Amino acid sequence: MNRLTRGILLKNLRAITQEMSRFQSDYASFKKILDKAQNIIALTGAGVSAESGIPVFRGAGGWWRNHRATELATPEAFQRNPALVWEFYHYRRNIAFNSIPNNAHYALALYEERCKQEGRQFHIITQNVDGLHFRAGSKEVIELHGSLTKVKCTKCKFIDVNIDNPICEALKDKGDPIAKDTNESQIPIDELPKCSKCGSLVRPYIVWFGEMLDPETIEKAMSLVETADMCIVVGTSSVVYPAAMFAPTIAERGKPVAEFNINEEPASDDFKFYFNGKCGITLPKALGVNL
Ligand code: BJW
Ligand code: ZN
Repeated sequence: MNRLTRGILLKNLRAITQEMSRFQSDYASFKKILDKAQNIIALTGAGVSAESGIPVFRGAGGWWRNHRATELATPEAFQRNPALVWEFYHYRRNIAFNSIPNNAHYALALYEERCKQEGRQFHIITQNVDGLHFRAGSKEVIELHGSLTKVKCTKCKFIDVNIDNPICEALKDKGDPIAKDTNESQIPIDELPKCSKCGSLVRPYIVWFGEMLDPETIEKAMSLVETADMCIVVGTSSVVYPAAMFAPTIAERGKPVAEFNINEEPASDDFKFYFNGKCGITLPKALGVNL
């Protein structure tokens, strides 16, 4: 290779690396600020569990049969077709219960532990319902949108923990995401999961679109948002409210927000740090934990 060709190649390579790191922040600068923060919030979304094999909601992964996942996660869909929605949730429970936390979950759990030892506050506010933060060892976790491990009675409103898999005999081997019979479920309603108190139909304990979040949960989350002096945003498209306003609210108060996502660009120009890449890699590096 002559000098001219080598020069051109080097120039191109530099241009490519610069483009890749256009929004890549400096890890050391981030760590310096993080380690001084006293009230840290990590706001997480489906992307934090993507490397555990759990499908995200938006984009190519967000489909089940010919339905968008977000269209099945509605009270209207459940009212219209509870058996179909239960098949979808049986599929989701099955994946979540058989998945294991990844390095992003473990990094957050280890950093929480470090904060505890240093007398600093570290809380996770998650939009996820898969329970993987708890299984990684995190203690201070707020599950904004409910949990796949719980059910709620449609009649007496009793909330119960239920990790049976399948949750009822009729759902055994159901929920195939690419089944041909896409719009119907053959399961009769009286064979769907029932309330342990009153015997009525139960639903997944999940906050669907258009539903209010649990008032106590949202109050706790809001008070953490008000006092946070640092926010880490991991693997969320930041389009679903009220969670979507948490990080911008903190940034508006002039506090640093750091985002971790595989997207090319940050969700907001007001975020101080952006780390582009799979959070199972970027997050442990940024938090400086040994896995
Ligand atoms: C990686 C990665 C890797 C991938 N590493 N990154 C104000 C304005 C406008 C609308 C509203 C508003 N207030 C309320 C609304 C209505 C509605 C809403 O927000 N709609 C918007 C879509 C416009 N909100 C509600 O209805 C909420 N209720 C409420 O606010 O009540 C009061 C009220 C009601 C009505 C009107 C006004 C007020 C309830 C929201 C409930 C959300 N529920 C769901 C489904 C249930 C969960 C389930 O079944 O599992 O929760 S929707 C779905 O979206 C799910 C998620 O928790 C949520 C957020 O998604 P998330 O986590 O961000 O996932 P994705 O897939 O979108 O993104 C993944 C990201 O990861 C991507 O960015 C990837 O790039 C990234 N990624 N791999 C790092 N390895
Ligand atoms: Zn009941």
